[in-house]
Amino acid sequence: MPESFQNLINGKWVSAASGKTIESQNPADASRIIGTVPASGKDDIDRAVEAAKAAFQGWKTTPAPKRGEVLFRAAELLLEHKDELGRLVTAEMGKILPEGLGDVQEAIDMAYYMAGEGRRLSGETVPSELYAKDCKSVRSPIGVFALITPWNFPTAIPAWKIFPCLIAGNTAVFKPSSYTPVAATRLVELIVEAGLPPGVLNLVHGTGDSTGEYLATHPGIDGVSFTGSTAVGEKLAKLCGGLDKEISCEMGGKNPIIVMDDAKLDLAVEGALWGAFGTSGQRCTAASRLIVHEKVHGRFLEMFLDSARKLKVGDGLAPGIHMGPVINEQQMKKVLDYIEIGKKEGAKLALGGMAMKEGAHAKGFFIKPTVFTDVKAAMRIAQEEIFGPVAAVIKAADLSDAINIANGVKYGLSSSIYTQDVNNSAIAERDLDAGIVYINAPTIGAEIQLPFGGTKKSGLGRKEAGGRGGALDMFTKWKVIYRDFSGRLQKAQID
Ligand code: UN1
Repeated sequence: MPESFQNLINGKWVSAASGKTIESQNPADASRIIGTVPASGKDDIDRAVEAAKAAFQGWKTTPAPKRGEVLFRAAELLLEHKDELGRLVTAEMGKILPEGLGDVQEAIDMAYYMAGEGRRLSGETVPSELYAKDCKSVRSPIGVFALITPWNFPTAIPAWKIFPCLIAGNTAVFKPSSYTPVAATRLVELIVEAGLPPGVLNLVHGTGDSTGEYLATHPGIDGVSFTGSTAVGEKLAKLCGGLDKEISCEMGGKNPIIVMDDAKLDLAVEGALWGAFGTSGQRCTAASRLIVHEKVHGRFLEMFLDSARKLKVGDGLAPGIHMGPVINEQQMKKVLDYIEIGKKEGAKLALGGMAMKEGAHAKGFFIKPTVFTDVKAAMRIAQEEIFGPVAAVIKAADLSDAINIANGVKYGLSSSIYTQDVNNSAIAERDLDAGIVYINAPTIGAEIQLPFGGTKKSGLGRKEAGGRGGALDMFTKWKVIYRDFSGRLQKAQID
């Protein structure tokens, strides 16, 4: 019998009112069930929202440094359990173990960072134009948040939302992906163990279309932070906009790596491999387009294909594996469909292009690292997010052509250029229309102390993660306070 996990509502672990459950499977071997979780219904969500509402006043008035202490203890507990959690992430999501551990490390980093915010959360004090009057702006919490997260970062993305949400004094109902619910449950268990009062963080499991949408549009919810597909994000934004809820969405990407004729080619090849095939291409920051200067196109391709051919695909918990499976059957089908589309469009399949179904791969969702060459910028495989191990190589005539191709998609999350020329680098920094630009590094690997998010269809609303313009703006509203201690009526702009 697989272990069964529960929802957390008002500090108590409970099953769904209906008693229904969902199974979470190991994508490297679908016969291995990681655990079952409740398939929550409306009643469960109503109760979780109610608990979060009831806990808001107490948490909001808890001094922020005290809230920070809870987060700090959560960081310590996560660090203590990093190995166990990292293994769980790999078993449930499929990414190789070093990446599973990296996922947890990102959650730990965010916990420490936001714990420190408990002693900052700073606003502004400025002089008044009047006598004996002071003026300041302060950040105040928004209320109850719905936090809805995807499966590709089972602990990191929840942490990006939970820690800034809580440090700011909000309470939350967290709904993780139904594909990676057990890792999310362990994360919540540890955060609660750190000393969070009941109701401040509630966990409800369920699928996106029923549970997620009902939660996001619930009248008791004041704000929604969502990471997932552009289609779902835009739908939620429309629904929530009409209901006057704060909403921020992190969505898709079609991220380019530009390789210039002056690039260090071995560095570019290594970066492109990691960007395209790390996490089996299942990152919204994945490098799915390689835009290569025509002068080095032949040489780059030879080196890239040579290295990609050597990648070992298998169970992410086994040593020596470079790439794990994709998350499930449905995702595998979607990726294989795109490979067919690429062939039909006339791109040349230079590597991979098929599922692996023999021997150790028989029970999982493995796809060979796939490379298309002779890709035209307008082809669907160069425009649409595939979210799998598929790289499209596009030839560019010069830097301006490369930048035009890079910007010629509806997304704008991450981007990268490999060049040794300071001018090329400066032009790319200025002209790439994306939330993130990397120089001589691939499109993946954003650090938590800077804002994370994209332009165009990649992001909507506030950005995630740290720093100015980051998640604290998503989870707080500004309040301006004027205090007149002159003892008489003073009129601004008039006296
Ligand atoms: C995502 O792909 O959904 O920058 C998030 C990165 C990671 C986060 C990716 N730190 O690739």
